[in-house]
Amino acid sequence: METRLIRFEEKKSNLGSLVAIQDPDAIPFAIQRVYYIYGVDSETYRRGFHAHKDLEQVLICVSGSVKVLVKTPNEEKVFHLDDPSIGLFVGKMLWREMFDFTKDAVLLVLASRKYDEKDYYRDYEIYEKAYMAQRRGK
Ligand code: T46
Repeated sequence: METRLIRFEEKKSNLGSLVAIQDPDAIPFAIQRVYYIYGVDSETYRRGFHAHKDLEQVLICVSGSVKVLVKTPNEEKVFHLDDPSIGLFVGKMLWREMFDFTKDAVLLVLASRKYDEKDYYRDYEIYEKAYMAQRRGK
């Protein structure tokens, strides 16, 4: 699966820590959009339930913690994001679900494209068929 953790350099001092993302190699795409998710007020809610045709993203939990399930019809992985100096790269055509948000969780997302609802697969069966067709085409 095209997913991996990226560690950002932290500038630490007795005043606290700072992470700057400016090195073009730090993120494997040009950033077109930034958004963040917060105030998920119960650890029982799950968000996501979709895959993207072309969008690539890096998810950074800058406060609190959240779990992210990334899956294809063939495999799945769960990442526990609880460190603002770690980003989770999620490539194209991967189903994702975010869950177990802590009350203070803020999930910052860097995205390779502008928002486009047509880029989403929000139905798992349709996604699964498209994924398998793409695999057969390779
Ligand atoms: C993803 C995960 C990690 C916009 O108007 N602009 C935007 O840039 C985004 C991301 C969303 N929206 C609207 C669309 C919906 O009406 O905001 C509403 C909530 O979006 P959604 O239900 O897609 O949120 P999540 O948390 O399920 O998914 C989001 C991203 O959509 C998705 O790309 O990978 O975060």
